Amino acid sequence: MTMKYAFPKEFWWGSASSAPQTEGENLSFGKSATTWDHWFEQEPNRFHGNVGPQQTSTFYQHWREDIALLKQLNHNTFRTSISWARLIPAGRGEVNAEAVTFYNQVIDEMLAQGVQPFINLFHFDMPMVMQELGGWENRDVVQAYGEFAATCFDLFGDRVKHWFTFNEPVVPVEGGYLYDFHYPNVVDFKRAATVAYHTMLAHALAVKAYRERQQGGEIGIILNLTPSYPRSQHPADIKAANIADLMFNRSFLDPALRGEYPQELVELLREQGQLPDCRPGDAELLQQGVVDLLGINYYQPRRIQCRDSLVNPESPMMPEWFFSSYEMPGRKMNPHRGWEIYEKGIYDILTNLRENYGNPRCFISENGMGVENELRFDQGGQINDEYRIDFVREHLKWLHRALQEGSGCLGYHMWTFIDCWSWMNAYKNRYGFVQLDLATQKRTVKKSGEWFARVASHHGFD
Ligand code: BGP
Repeated sequence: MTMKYAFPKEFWWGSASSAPQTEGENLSFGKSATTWDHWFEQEPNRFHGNVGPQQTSTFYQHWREDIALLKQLNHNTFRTSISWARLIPAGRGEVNAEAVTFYNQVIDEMLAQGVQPFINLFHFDMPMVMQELGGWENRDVVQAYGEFAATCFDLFGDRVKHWFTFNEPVVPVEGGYLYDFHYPNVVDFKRAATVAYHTMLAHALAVKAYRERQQGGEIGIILNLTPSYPRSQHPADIKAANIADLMFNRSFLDPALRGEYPQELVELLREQGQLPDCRPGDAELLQQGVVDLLGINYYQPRRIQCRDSLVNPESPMMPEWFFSSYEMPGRKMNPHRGWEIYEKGIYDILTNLRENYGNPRCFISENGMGVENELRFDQGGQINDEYRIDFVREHLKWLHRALQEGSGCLGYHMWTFIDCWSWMNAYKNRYGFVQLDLATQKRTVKKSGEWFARVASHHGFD
């Protein structure tokens, strides 16, 4: 009997996590501090419940049991990241042997359990020694990242066949240089543009290093794509939504898939005097950064209207000089995270990629729902998270429709596997298929985890 929502047999079913959010043991086993450790030391009050990056979910100790759980939940793929600060504590140069042993064990165990490792190289976790040199504002750090990436390929590329250079590279730009939710808490558009630009140069360096090695795998990038929907068809709203799309989506999507920036974005930044320093050779390098595979993180749409007030000429330039966000009446919300839930967005993203970007190899690399105080839903020792099952099912229905229309989407990964530490929100909202008891570190599969395991083994659902 065929299922109503049948997916290809080779479809990737899995979930995603990251080193800084799960490993724990932040300042031990040779690991140096990241910007998160430093910021937490300076301003612990900025983190929910004063819980910092050192209290993450002990994957460093429990990797073997955690990988057994991956298998139990019928994952055929799983993404995590390699911590630059753990592998190369000084940022450049000497490799930490304990880190090599750790990552080798993780990769080998995943493969032994039939779970393909998807490995990302940067998940918001700049080593503090590199930030002290200026982080992504400094081209030496771009070079250092290229060396780190090459080291990872040399050490692990014989077994890892799916690599990613960055997770959501726009987020450190927004958080660190515009909106004050990542270190170094700068508010400066031109510096933000420089960080964005240098990140893509670093990405291209890593792609180039990977291709030079001919290891028979593929390399991509993971972007959080937020479709921009105008409030109305009024030309002013459409223009505003287009600028938001250029700044938040196409600023990374176009270089990743076309090897160049959209001319409209370049013109806008030039008019505003915000263009970063572009040097000879950059354009050629960027062209080499066109990816084999695109990861798409999708959580929420971006609804936009034109501004209806003048900009204070003394305020620092912000993307919002050119548009305002629009709260659509009747929108469905996840109140815990404050994000709109709009399942069709996943279909719109995949359709846009198919129609305008040559239908690249891609997959949904994150989608998920953070919920506060999930213990409310405990039934006989298990979290009965029906809301999460609904969330995933409704998104998968739209993904299925996109596949029927010819999308090149190859898989679906959930954020996340085991409840993990979420930056400034720490453990406020839980996202996992598996509940984490913070006091005991005990892992208990939620209802959604069981549901997902069935979907993965049946290649779909009714
Ligand atoms: C993505 C990140 C993840 C994860 C997730 C949930 O942006 O790639 O690292 O944290 O969002 O968001 P948050 O933790 O902010 O609730």
